[in-house]
Amino acid sequence: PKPIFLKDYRAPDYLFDKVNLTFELGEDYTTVTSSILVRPSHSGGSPPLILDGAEPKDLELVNVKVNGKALQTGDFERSQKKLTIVSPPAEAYTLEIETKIQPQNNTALEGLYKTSGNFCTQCEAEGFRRITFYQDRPDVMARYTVRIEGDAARYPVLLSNGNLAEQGDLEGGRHYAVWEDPFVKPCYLFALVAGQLTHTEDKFVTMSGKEVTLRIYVQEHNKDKTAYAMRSLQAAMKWDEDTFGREYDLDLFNIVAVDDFNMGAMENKSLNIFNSRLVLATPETATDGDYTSIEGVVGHEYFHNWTGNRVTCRDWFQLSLKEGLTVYRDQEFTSDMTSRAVTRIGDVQRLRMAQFPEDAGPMAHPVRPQSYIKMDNFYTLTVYEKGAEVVRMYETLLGKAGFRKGMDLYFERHDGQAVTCDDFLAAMRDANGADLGTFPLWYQQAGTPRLSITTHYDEAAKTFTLTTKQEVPPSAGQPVKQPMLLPVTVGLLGPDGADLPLSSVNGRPLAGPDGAAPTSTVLRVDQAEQTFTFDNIPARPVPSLLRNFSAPVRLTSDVTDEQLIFLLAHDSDPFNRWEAAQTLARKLMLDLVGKAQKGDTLQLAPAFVAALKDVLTDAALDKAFIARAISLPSQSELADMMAVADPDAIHAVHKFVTRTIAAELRAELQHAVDSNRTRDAYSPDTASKARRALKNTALGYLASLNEADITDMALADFRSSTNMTDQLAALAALAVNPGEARDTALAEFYEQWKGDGLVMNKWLGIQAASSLPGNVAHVRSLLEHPAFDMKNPNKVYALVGGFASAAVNFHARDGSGYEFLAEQVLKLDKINAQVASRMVSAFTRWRRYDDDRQSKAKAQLERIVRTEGLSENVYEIVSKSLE
Ligand code: DPP
Ligand code: ZN
Repeated sequence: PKPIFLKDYRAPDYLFDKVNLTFELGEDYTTVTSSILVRPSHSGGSPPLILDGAEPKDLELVNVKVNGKALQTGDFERSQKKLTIVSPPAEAYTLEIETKIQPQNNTALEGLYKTSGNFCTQCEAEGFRRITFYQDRPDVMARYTVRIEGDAARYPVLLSNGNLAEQGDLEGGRHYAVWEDPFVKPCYLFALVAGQLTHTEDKFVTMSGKEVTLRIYVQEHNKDKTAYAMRSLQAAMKWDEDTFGREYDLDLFNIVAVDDFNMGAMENKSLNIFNSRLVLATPETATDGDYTSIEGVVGHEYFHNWTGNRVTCRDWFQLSLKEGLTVYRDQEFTSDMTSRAVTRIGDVQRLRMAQFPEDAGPMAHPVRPQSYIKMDNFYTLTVYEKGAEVVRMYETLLGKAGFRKGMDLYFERHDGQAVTCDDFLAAMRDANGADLGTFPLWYQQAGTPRLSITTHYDEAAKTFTLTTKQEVPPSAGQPVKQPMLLPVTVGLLGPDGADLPLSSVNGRPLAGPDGAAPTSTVLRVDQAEQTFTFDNIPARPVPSLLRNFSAPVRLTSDVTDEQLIFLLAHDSDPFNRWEAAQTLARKLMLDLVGKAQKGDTLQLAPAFVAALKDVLTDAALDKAFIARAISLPSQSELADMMAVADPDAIHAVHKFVTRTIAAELRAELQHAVDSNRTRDAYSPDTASKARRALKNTALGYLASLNEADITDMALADFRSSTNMTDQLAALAALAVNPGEARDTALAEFYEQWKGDGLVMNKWLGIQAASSLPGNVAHVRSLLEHPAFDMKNPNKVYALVGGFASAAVNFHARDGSGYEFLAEQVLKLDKINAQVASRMVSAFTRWRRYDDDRQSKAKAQLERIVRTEGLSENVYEIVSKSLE
């Protein structure tokens, strides 16, 4: 397989102005007729027109016509994955292509496929080429008309993008519908759905008074589960008007929920297709986390209508142009709908847990990658989450109003175009007349910058100086890096814990929006080493560094443990209060890991436990914040910070610290459980979610004690809970300890929910991610369980992905975890390469472990890479891991 490079980008020789697609849906095969108005993009002759396609077994070519005349052998070439029109006309012409496909046999779930008996599509990134031959690239934008014909009884609902133009009956019990999309779009935004679906309907009146019909299509048995997704859609539409002045542009917006879907959801123009887990919710079946995800992802896909669809990407290297920006937008939406501080904490936690390791591993790539073998492999945390951090840094540097100006200019300049990350940067810069310095490096350099800050207080001069040093670690293909522009938001706390006014830095006066000295300021850190001196600081302050995580860096500083405890108690920046507890916990736990490795007795610093107790019992604090603040850093985060990761020692320490906190704060934790239990009907509002978050976090701590009365309480809670959030939390608590209660609860849960596939994924997930010793055998047995299905991505993510997330078992000394994963990857690769590739990614960090584990993991990677007929998807991840 050969990589594709950004530097080789060339504009297409041919533009497609108009596309007419006809689908004749069938049980044995589906015929697709594509009629394209082709226009040469320049006057320099007429080079061959090369169209992307799939292998003959996946895409059968029936005929090709130019201006109505069938082409003869020699006029076109059908190679393994392409169709070339050898010498096309030099003027505009109509190209007609007829193909046959078998959606019913398409287990890759890209292109046109069947799910629960219905037809549906997934074309991003390069699935459209499995439907018909096309210039499958985002800078080819056309207007589409789509005619769908199918059996009226089997496929009563026929949907595509845009407006319904026509529908009617045909002979032989068939019927048809014609959809017209007035907006130009790249083919990755094409969608088709046909089948037996029911829908719920509501409306939204836009800011200019236009009424939009909103429909959510689901299978009949799910009809009562769409209310929250509908509400989320309406909230998102309103939010985008209020926040960015963006109005919806058609009279109809459809969402379809399907059970078999590789991704979370897809923003096809006016016909969003969703993984059903991100649409369907009732209090009994969905957790608070599910509700939050539904709101966020419904928002995300809706926001793409402007950031992705109206303005799209020139090429796939620019993916973060739409994804980083749209993640930023959905994060802001969630912040405004729920709690800003808690949302930020969750977002940073995910970044640190998953993106930082990616950025330090063999798949490290810039937010704008420079090459890929398979684009599907680059729908990464780096492109999405780090990309969102990059967008957030514009906001931090330019201010909220400046950022909005940049967005307005971006839409004004580029509506209807396919553009690049440079265009976005130019809009931000030009709208503000800003000097963005070396900011473009964020799109070019991979790796997480390391920022270290040392501080000095000069008692006599009353100055406080920060010395910053930054370094970007080398990554594959990028041995040497330049210092980057890091916006570092800083505040200084006085002895009473209040923010000190910051009157000047490096002799430059500072003024807040009201002219007074601000209590927080953004330092522009862009050199390898710099100093920043604050004047008029009356007493030695405690610095609050990198407030709100203003840049995605690994920060180290000389802030002491005592100062961290002080920050946890007083910082006006709630993110940094949480961060203070996390920083302290990471330090203490890594220190304990060292002790555990030497076999020393472990002891937890009493000051840390006391600080957690203060947070836990502070009635003035948001309960969701408390739940986050008392939660320990994840095991993977700790592993990521060690020179040689030791999953056994980390697990032992995690368990020890959890138990110690539970034992010492037992009364307070029990109170948190008791006082936050309620008999009220479930509501997914922020305050109710916060109460459950605190109760269930406390329950998790208590469960670690493995005592009979706690187990009894958890089992009683499990049986009496009336919503999935509480039921699942109780099940998770019971599942921590082996024994009868665990087995009973798992069995009862299964009996109660075996008819609900989405809930069964939770049941699989809890068992798969268990840290009980030797769990691999149990997970193997679950592969055979009726609740599992290798063809369904959600089930694979729950069982195989869940297993790989439990470090102690995945990295088991005997190599059984590695062997298990390799086996499943090879099985999956034949079914669905995208899913296989996601699963194999658990191996990428293999070099972070000891020699023995390395050799076992390497053997499995070699076994995979040697396998004949391996997909490009898996090949790319594995070969890069072995480099
Ligand atoms: N479905 C993916 C997303 O919305 C790809 N566009 O992020
Ligand atoms: Zn997206």
